[in-house]
Amino acid sequence: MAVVEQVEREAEFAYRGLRGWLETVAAMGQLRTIQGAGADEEIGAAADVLQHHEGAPAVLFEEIPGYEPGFRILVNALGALDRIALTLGLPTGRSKLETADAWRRRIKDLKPLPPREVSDGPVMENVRRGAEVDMTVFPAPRWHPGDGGRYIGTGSFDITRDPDDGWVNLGTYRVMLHDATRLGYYISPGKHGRLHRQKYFDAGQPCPVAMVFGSDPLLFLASCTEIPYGVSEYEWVGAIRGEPLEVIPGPVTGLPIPADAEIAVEGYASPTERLPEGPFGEWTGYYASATRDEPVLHVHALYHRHRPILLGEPPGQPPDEQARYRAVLRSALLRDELEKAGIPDVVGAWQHEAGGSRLFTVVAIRQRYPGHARQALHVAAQCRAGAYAGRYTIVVDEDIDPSNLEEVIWALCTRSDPATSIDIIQRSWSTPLDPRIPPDQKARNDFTNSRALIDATRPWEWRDRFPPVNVPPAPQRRAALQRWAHLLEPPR
Ligand SMILES: Cc1cc2nc3c(=O)[nH]c(=O)nc-3n(C[C@H](O)[C@H](O)[C@H](O)COP(=O)(O)O)c2cc1C
Ligand SMILES: [Mn+2]
Repeated sequence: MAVVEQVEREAEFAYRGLRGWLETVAAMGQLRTIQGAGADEEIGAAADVLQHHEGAPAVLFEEIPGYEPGFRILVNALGALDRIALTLGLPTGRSKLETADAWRRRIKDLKPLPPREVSDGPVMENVRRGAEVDMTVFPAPRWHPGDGGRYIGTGSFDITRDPDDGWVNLGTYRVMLHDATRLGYYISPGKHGRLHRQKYFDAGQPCPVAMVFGSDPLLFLASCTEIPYGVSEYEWVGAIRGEPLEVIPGPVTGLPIPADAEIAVEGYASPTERLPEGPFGEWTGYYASATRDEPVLHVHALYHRHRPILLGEPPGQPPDEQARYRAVLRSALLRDELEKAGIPDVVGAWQHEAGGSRLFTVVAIRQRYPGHARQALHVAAQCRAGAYAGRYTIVVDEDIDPSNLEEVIWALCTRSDPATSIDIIQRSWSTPLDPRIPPDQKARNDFTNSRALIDATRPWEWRDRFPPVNVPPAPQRRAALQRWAHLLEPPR
């Protein structure tokens, strides 16, 4: 398998903020602009088509009927590997495994860089407070036909502060429009924003929240990735960019808001108020959590740029757009966490797109001692980047490309023994969104699931006597490919 050996240069960012990102993507020829599509059905259906065609362009919808012509929605921003690499400040034109590996080296040993407070910025171009707040001016689409409402928050993030130690977290959690000033938001148990919120609610206090709908796509990617507990996504992105992000302390809550955000709100969620939220078509490919009573954010202030751009990241049946970018980011994190847990000789890891980049995890190791494979399996299934909503974790030998589904299945079919190669873990961290948790179990608020951990490596004890693989050695294969490439081209 291909491993990039050379040390990556410092990340280089070809853009600044969402507006700069759009200019760069337009210059790459990967941005289309469409006028006149409707938010009720058309934009959601278009997003579904685009995100199920890998490499399709990013599309900016404007002049949406019923809304101010300049109020826009961007979809499929990250639906191509080159745009993912651009966003991460990495070289384009690489394979997805190489991109993930470059990212892994980039995020290793980051020194958090706190944001810089500024008093003004583009997000404050339009300010509405109190009775002037109206969230229905934004063209929030009905993304999937069965959605229980319009979701303004998909490519968004919530900003919260830990009341005990001041840690500021950014997390992407879906947001539904209830009406002009109320937003319903769903956070799965165990997520950082939920842990923060629970501390306020347990003390009988309202939880201050700022939400951002449309921002620097790198900040969005950080917000929807399993960055460690206690680390602020602001500081993490600052470290990656090598310069502090500019934030404005929110006049209502004091929470830091990105100065160049497209749309931001501030307000409070009451510890007692709940309104029905959902159903929403989720990343598993199902409307899995039905309609539930969820907390409500009362918007006290709304800020937006001129001609604001809502970032739309609707989940779909995997492999979809989010499965692709999350595979790159989460696979990098997984490998990093395996190394930090002291597992030697991990040569690759992949969170497969077909499993929504969560349900099907593969780790490749160069086996060094008896028990090494099981150790890698159990850690991969339970570390932060692998634990939530997992199902199958597989370990393979180093000759298998963990990102190549066919190679993985071949290893599974030929090197594992179902009677002895599978460990089951019970009661693991899953989610109300898990379609395979039985309804009566969900009704008991039990959102745990089981995991199959499959050892698909050659058994350590007799690995030297395992039948040899019948393909030519890699250099010979590469040479043959060069020599015979003309046979693979379509006839002229
Ligand atoms: C498009 C998109 C939508 C998401 N929606 C939700 C959601 O509604 N609720 C949730 O708990 N997690 C959601 N996630 C996953 C979280 O963003 C992710 O677990 C992230 O790590 C959460 O931040 P935290 O680690 O700071 O809690 C979503 C992710 C993406 C990419
Ligand atoms: Mn976090």
